[in-house]
Amino acid sequence: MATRLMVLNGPNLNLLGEREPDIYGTTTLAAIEASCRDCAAVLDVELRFHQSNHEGVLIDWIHEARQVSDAIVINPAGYSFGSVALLDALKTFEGPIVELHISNIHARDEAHRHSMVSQAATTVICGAGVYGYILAVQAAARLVCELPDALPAPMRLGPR
Ligand code: CA2
Repeated sequence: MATRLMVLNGPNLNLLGEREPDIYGTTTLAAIEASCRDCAAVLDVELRFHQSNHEGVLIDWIHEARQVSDAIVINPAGYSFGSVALLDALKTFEGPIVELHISNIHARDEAHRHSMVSQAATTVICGAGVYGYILAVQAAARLVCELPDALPAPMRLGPR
């Protein structure tokens, strides 16, 4: 059975590619989703991909993931640094959680350095730019199970 993965994007990420290209690049979220879908097809992953500017909507998707997903990739964006509710919701998810940031949050100011969400994360990826999404999809798939035999052996190396 294909690995089921939910990719969640928090507030303002719908503006990717349109604002602050010096920090977040020029790639749109639609282009990121298309690349994640291409990557998922290679990895035999069934992908759900969502973005919301609303904390409760993100929490509802996390609850849904408990039923329909084996792993979560989440870029919590601004909710990383203060949402106890998002953290509580993620703690109820039993599968692997890959927290993703486009920028290197550790090189940012004090307010953007300490992600609360990391307490619930299995894996944290940051600073790889939008390519981090592809890394995160791969990491999540590999944390759930072996990757397809058709992939070159180095790509299948992983934690199990
Ligand atoms: O680097 C990341 O992916 C962040 O999660 C992005 C968040 C920021 O608060 C985190 O520190 C790191 C901000 C997302 C805002 O997205 C925008 C996109 C385009 C233009 C303006 C904001």
